[in-house]
Amino acid sequence: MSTREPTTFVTGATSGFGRATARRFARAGWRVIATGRRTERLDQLASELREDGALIHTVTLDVRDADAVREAVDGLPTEFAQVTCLVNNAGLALAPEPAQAVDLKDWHTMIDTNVTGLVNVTHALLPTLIDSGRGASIVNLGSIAGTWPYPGGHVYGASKAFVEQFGYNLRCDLLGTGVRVTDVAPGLAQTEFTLVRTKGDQAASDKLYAGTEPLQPEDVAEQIFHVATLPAHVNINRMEIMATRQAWAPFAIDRD
Ligand code: NDP
Ligand code: 8X3
Repeated sequence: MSTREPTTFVTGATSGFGRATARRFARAGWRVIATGRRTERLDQLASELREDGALIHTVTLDVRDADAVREAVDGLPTEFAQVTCLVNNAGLALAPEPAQAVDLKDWHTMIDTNVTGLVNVTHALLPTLIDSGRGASIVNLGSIAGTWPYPGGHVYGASKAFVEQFGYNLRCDLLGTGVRVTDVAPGLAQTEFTLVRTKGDQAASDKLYAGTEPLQPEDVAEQIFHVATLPAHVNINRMEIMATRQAWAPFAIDRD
């Protein structure tokens, strides 16, 4: 890796885990490339971090658009071009209703974002990450939903299972390059996630997080930073993180 400050590329940095992750890396003196679709939020984040002396570059980017992803990567200013850590965080759940009631468009949106978007960004940045070599890392945001099924999880959970397996398979191909890959798989976490999932139902979102102690964006960002800054010879393959006040439920049984 170069002697310059390391650089992280964060997708979905306008909210939740991504924004907290951008702040965490910036606080540690990393160069941060913050991306997402909402330009105003990126601008706010950039001025906040620059006030603290951080080196930040923002790109308004929809990860579903492979050409735009390629242009964003090719257009990085020289001082941000040597990416050492990719945080593949952009993602969403939609349609909490049962599979049989879902609008097909919502399934497509989840696949386009969580699967296609994630591979678009990974593909565009792999050469740079390999060039960065030993100590470089890819941190993918999976979910407990990628392992543990639940009603209404359908395509969301399946997309996160893809994220997990893609990461393991990447590790096989990247063996010898020094590039690490980690699936960070959180459970219940209080972000805009549920607001998006319910298409703007603030009451439903508030209800889900009420009376308990969900993970906060900073909790997850701290673990993302942790796995990316471990000694170069250490690769955490998967890190599942739950709130202490969340656990599994019994299997459901259909009875007469
Ligand atoms: P938020 O809704 O708070 O943040 C999601 C981020 O993804 C936003 O910055 C949004 O930015 C971005 N995003 C969504 N679609 C696109 C797109 N097409 N192109 C670019 N960026 C996009 O949710 P979280 O922070 O909770 O979610 C972050 C990740 O963590 C997701 O992958 C989610 O699946 C995962 N996760 C969340 C958990 C939770 O309970 N909160 C638990 C486990 C995993 P913008 O709209 O500006 O584009
Ligand atoms: C988000 C966590 O439990 O809503 O990935 O699927 S959960």
